[in-house]
Amino acid sequence: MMNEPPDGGRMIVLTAPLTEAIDHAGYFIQMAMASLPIWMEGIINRKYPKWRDVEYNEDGSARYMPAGVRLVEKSLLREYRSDDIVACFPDDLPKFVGPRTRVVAVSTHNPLGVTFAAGVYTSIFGSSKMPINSHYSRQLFAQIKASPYRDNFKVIVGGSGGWQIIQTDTYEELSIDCVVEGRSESVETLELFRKAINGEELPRRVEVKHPLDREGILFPDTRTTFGVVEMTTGCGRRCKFCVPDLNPQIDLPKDKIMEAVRANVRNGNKQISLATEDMFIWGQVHTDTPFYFPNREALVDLYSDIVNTPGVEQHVLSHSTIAPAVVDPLLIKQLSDLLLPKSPIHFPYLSSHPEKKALAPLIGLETGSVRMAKQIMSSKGVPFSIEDWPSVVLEGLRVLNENNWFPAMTLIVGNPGETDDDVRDTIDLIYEIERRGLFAFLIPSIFTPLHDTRMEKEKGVTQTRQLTPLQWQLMMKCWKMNLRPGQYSWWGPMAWRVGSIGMWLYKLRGLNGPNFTWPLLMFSGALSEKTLQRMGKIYRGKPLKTKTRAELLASLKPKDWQYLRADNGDMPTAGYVPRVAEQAMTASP
Ligand code: B12
Ligand code: SF4
Repeated sequence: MMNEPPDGGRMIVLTAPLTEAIDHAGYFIQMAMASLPIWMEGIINRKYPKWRDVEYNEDGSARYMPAGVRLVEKSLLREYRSDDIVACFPDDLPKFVGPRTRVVAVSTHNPLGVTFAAGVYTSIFGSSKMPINSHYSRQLFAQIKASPYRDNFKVIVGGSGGWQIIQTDTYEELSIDCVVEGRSESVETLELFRKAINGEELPRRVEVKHPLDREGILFPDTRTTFGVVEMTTGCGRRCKFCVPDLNPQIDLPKDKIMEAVRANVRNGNKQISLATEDMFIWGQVHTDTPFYFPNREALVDLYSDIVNTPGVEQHVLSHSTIAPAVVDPLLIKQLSDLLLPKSPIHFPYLSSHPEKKALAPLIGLETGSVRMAKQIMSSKGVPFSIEDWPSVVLEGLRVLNENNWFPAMTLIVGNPGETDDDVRDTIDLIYEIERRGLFAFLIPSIFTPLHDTRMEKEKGVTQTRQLTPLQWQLMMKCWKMNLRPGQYSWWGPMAWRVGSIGMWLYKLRGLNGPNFTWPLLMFSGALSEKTLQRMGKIYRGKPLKTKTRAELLASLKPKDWQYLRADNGDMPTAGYVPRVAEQAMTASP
C-alpha cells in the first residue's frame, strides 16, 4: 500500500478474501479452495485459468461481494453516506485505504480452514492449516496489517467464520481489533462502527443480537457473489452440532427476496441462489402446520417467480433436509420441472433429463447409526422418528434421484462417543445406497466442535492419524462411491489406482498412519473389496431392511396424517398397525 488514494480514502472500507468473493465457475470452486491445501492450487489454476479475473464498478469498487459484505454495507448506509463507504477486492485496498480511513471491515466465511470438511481434507493431504482459501485470507490480513495508515483505523471482522479468529487467538498475528459474532443489522454493530470512527478502543469480541422477525433483516440491493439472496434464517430441527440453528427460525418475505433477485440481475448477475439451512421450511414458519410439512404451493410459487425473472439464466440450490422428499414427492417433482432447465449442473451419467441437468442441494446425512443420531440430532428426520433415520435417508434419496436431484450429503466421522458399531451402521447405510443404485455425493468430515453449539465443549477425533480403520474405511468408501460416475471411461479406474497408490507412497502413508493403508487400497480398487474382506482388512456393509414410504407415513402420529397430501399416494388409513421399526438386518452376503 504505497500510494495515497487521491481523495484520502474512504472512511469505511469493506472487503473479503479474494477466494470468497469470486463469482466464477459456481459454488464448487470455492468449496474446493476451502478444502485443498495451497500446494494444490495449480489444479485450480489449470481447471479455472480465469478465476482471478474479477469485475469492477466504474469507481474501482467490487462489482460483486459475498452477501455478508453487502449486508454490512446496507446496514451502514442507514447511518453513513454512500461516499463514505466502499466494498472492494483485496488487491484494490490501496485505492481506498488512506488517511481518512477509520475502519477496515472484513467479512469471512472460513478464514483459517478449521471448520468441518474443509479442515479434514487439507489434513489428509498434509498441511492442516493452509487451505487455499486460508492462504488468501491470511494474505488479505497481511496486506491490511502492512498499510501505512494502519494506526489510523480499526480492523473489524465478521461473518460465519469469525469464530475461527477467536478460537485460535490470532488477533495479533492477523492484526484484528475486534470480531463481531452475529448480524450487521443489529444496533450493537452500528455502535461498534461509531466507536471505531471516533477512534475509541474496541472490545476483542462482541456478540450481537439476531433480529427476531422478518422486518429486522435487510436485503442487498447490489450484486452478491453467486447471486446469494437469503431465504430463511434458523432451521428448527435442533441438531446439537449446528450453528445456524441457533438463530431464530424466520422465512423472509417474498417481495424482499424478489427485489434482491432483480437487483442482482440489474447488476449483471445471471445466477441466483437462495441461502437457507432448509429451503423446505420457507412458507411454513409459524403457520398452523408444523414447519416440517412443506408448503408446496408457496415454494413452487417462489421458485417459479425466481427462475422466470428476466435475466436469471441459472439457479442453484443451497441447503435442505431430506425428510421433506419423503413427505411430499410431488413437490420435488414440481420443483424439478421448474428448476432443472436453469440448473448449471450436469451429471451426464446419472441424469435422465434430456440435457443431463441435475440439482444438487447440500443435505446432512451425518450418521447411519440410530444410536448416534438420537444423541446428536434427534429431530433431524421429523416428522419421522429418528429410529427410522436410515429409512428416511434411503426413501428420500430414492425420491430425489428419481427427479434428478443428486445431493451432496455430509457425514460426520469421529463424533464424541462414536464406537466401531456406530461406524459399522454408517457403513451399512452407505453400502445400501450403493446396492440400491442411489447416488449422492458423500462428503465425510471429521467432527469439529463449533463455537456456541451445544457440542462446543465435546471432543471427537482431532487428527487424521487418530482415525480407526473403520472410520478410514467409511471415508474412503464415500470417496470411492463419489467417483462412480467418473469411472465410466476405460482409463478412469486405472488412473485412480495408479494415482492413489503413488500418492500413498509419496506422501500420505506417513501423515495418516497405518490405519489408512487398507482403506486406501480399497479406494484405489487395486484389490477387490471381496478380497480385502476375506483378508479381514475391511468391513463390507450388510444389507439393510428398511421401511418403505408407505410404512414411514403409516408410522406417523395419526394427528399428523392431516398434513399429508393425498396426491402423493401411500396415505395411511385408520386401523393400520405400523410395523415395529425394523432395524433387523439379514446376513452378510
Ligand atoms: C451460500 C453459502 C456458501 C456458498 C457461497 C459462499 C460465498 N462466498 O458467498 C458456497 C457454496 C461457496 C459455500 C462454501 C462453503 N461454506 Co458455506 N454457506 C453458505 C450459506 C448457505 C449462506 C451464506 C450467506 O451468504 N448467508 C447470508 C449472509 C447475509 O449471511 P452472513 O454471511 O453470515 O452475514 C451476516 C453476518 O455474518 C454478519 N456479517 C457478515 N460479514 C460481516 C462482517 C462484519 C465486519 C460484521 C460486523 C458483520 C458481518 O452480517 C450479515 C448479516 O447482516 C451459509 C449458511 C447460512 N445460512 O449462513 C453456509 C455456511 C456459512 N457455510 C459453511 C461452510 C462450512 C462452508 C464450506 C467450508 C463448506 C466446504 N467444506 O466446502 C465452504 C467454504 C467456502 C470458502 N470460500 O472458504 C458453514 C459455516 C461454518 C463455519 N464457518 O463455521 C455454513 C454456516 C453452513 C452450515 N450450515 O454449516 N458456502
Ligand atoms: S437440519 Fe441442518 S440446519 Fe437444521 S439443525 Fe440440523 S444441521 Fe442444523
